[in-house]
Amino acid sequence: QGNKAIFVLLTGLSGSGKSTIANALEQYLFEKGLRTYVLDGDNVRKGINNNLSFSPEDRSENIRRIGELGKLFVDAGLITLAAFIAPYRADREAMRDLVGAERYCEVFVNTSLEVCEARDVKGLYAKARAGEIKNMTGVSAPYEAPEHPSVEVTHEQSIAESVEAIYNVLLQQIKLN
Ligand code: GGZ
Repeated sequence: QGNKAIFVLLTGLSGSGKSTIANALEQYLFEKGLRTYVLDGDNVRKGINNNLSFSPEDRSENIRRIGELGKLFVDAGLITLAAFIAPYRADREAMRDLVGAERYCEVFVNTSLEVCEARDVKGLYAKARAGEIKNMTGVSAPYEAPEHPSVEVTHEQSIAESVEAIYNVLLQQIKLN
């Protein structure tokens, strides 16, 4: 037994599949009887962080607050899955230090810009190329790729394979069984 709570950051470009993988992982963990919560743009940027833009300063503040939220959710005993671009290495490190390294798992959803842009689910990349959106990650704003993620997944893997890979790392980190 023991405390199975952990904070899982899924970081990657817009359209990389972070939320899709987080939701599939949540389903997988649920089937194993584990309590989870997904934090993503839909429930955080539209709520507690609805005063934040995509400027570098506001992105840092976005990630800082998500770390604080994550810390509370982990305190509450939940496996917390956070799907955010989190483009700055320093912000991710601060988040890890806040939550505690032993309770922090970093998943790099390493889908290339080319693939994300080809998908362009929300049409944001096209708008960014047309100059209608400033500060678009990968186009006109930086993404500092993780150098030592806990686990890395790519678009060549299926969602199920990605979920499996992340679960195996979580197993080791918090001894789920
Ligand atoms: C990147 C943007 C931007 C800009 C709006 N750059 O694919 P989506 O739509 O659903 O996910 C993206 C989301 C990114 O929010 P995060 O809170 O994860 O970003 S960060 O961690 O950098 O603070 C995208 C949408 O917001 N979006 N404008 N300029 N993504």
